Amino acid sequence: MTVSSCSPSGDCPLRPRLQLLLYPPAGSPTNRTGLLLLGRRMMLNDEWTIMNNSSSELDSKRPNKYKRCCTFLLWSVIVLLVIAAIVMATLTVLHLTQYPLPFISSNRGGVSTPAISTITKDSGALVTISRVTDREPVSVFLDPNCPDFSEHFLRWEALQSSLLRTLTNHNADEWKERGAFQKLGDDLKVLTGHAHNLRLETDSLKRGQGVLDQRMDRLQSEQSRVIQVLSDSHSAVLKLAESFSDSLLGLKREAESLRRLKSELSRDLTQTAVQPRDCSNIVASGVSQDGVYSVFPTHDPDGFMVYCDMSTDGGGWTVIQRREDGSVNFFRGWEAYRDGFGITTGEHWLGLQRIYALTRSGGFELRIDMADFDNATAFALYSDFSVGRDSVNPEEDGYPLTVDGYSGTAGDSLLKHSGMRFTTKDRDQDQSENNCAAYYQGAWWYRNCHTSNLNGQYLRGGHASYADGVEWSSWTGWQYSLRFTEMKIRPRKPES
Ligand SMILES: [Ca+2]
Repeated sequence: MTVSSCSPSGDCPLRPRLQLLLYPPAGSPTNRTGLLLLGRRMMLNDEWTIMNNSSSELDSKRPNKYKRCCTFLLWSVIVLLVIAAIVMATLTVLHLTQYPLPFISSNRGGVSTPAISTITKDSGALVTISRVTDREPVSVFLDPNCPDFSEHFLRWEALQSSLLRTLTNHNADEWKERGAFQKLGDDLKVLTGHAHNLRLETDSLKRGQGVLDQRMDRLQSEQSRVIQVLSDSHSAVLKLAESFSDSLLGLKREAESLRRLKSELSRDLTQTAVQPRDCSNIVASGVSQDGVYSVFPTHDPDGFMVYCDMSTDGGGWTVIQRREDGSVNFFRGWEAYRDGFGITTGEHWLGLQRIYALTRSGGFELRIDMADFDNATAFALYSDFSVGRDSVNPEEDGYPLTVDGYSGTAGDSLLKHSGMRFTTKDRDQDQSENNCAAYYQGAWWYRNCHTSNLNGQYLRGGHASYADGVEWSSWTGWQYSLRFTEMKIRPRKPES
């Protein structure tokens, strides 16, 4: 545009104006039709003058056109900004409400996949469900030791329903890990089955507990009844216990007595085998000391004490009578001579019953040792001696004497008494009209009185009275009372 070639008055040559037309601005139509139209319009309307004259007016209208355009653009931008702000606010609200946004991936670990685990050791819960997003586990405690799972079941079912609802509402397309979703469903089914089984078991346990409660009630009532019975019979039980204790003590004493008796019987049985029947058995066992011993004759197993002469003629003599000092009264009755009297170590009479017990089986010999007051001694030995040998009841029969086979130094003063019954002052069994025992102050196997009277009065040697002292007539006559006499027996030794 070259208007500067015009004069200041406004008169511009035609050629420059044509140049203007010949050189249109860029972007204007360049075809021939356009040029012809423009040339004709300028020629017809003489627009050139108008155009020259109104060049200043055209310049003044251009700024308004730009201003409208800019205003339009400004409003457009403002509208866009408002729309953008609304969209951002909406997204922010949705994001804050944790609504999953399809174009916003989670910046906290991707998709929030719930994690379900069973029987976690840390919490002790049977089932634990935790959300990875907030890492806050929701534990369902099912204590296996507690039979009441009702509350846990309710919680479990509520949690299960909530979880299933959440999963249903959740858009499955947004679960990137379909496998985890499927596994979670399977686990839920398994856990649901376990929970169902546990509930059945719990119900069964509750029923069992009910039965147990009933039985416990019955047991308690029974216990109460037993306690009542025990309380009522407490005193009776105490008495019974005391009685039982006494009986037990009595039984213990009886048992002890029986044990002692058994021991004694056993000892007696043992001793019987080795018990001496008389002094010959004792000397045969090796004992050679004179003295008092226990003998147990076959016909008197209870035994009794005797004096044993272990020194005279081989020993083994069982003494049945001794006179030595007159210290013992020999003028006694029947019972005394039947049972014996005196002192075993001194003057004594063994007793007709014991002599019978010793000799009733026969085979005994009798030795009578004598001494006078001048220290002279003599003896008479009879190879056969017994008392009541053939008697069914020896006492009633009077303990008749059997004696035979004299030998010795004192002469025989006894054989005439063989077969005679024993006579005491209170039991006359002699052949005299009188009581020979009473008459001669003694007790003997008197016939029509005697040739020996060894149980007579201890008159100490010669005496004036007749035949009433300790007489052995064949040695010292009828008026000398011996200082010492000793009658002794032992089994006759078998003749070799
Ligand atoms: Ca008579």
